[in-house]
Amino acid sequence: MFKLPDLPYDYAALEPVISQATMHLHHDKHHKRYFDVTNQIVEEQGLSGSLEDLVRGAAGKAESRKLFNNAAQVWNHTFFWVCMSGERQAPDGELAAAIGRDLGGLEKLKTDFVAKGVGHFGSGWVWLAAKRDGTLVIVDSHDGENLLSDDGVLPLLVCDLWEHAYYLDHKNDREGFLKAWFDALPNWKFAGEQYNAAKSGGKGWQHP
Ligand code: MN3
Repeated sequence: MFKLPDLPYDYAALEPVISQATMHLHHDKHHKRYFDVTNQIVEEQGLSGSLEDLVRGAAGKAESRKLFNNAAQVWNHTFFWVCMSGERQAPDGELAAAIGRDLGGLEKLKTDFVAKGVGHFGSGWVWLAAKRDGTLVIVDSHDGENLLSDDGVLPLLVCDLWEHAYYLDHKNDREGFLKAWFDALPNWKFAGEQYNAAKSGGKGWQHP
């Protein structure tokens, strides 16, 4: 059984970009619901293994769609919480160098990351990820889909594009949300650790 982890910071830590009201709804209701449904299916079907194994095992199988959607959303949200910090940061070290080399610098990364998120139709996620050779890419995914089934790439950061992530605070202004998010909230220290894992063939962050 998987247990909803506490946020790694206070519910108000991400204000004003994300209010504590949004964080309570998002973590205590949406995220918890994904845990509840996942655990119910795990129990009914007698499944075992890590959350990563469950998500990979269910990916692409029509009969496992409900398990995939919920288990992937459990993983995506716990990862999303870790990808943010109430302390404004900047990338450094090898990650900063790679951002300059592959993505044209931090401002260009922001422009392209925001554009990818704004251009995404409907619900989903926008990711900064690293290929195993260290090349950085910006990708989007639909609904609960994530990068777990692709061994060639490791996520460094993600932002939630579902309306529940920003509607209370930014209404329909997804672009405004993404710009404010990118300026204030990325946990670049964590992204740098993920980047080092990607380059060294490591697994990176695993769900607790
Ligand atoms: Mn969400």
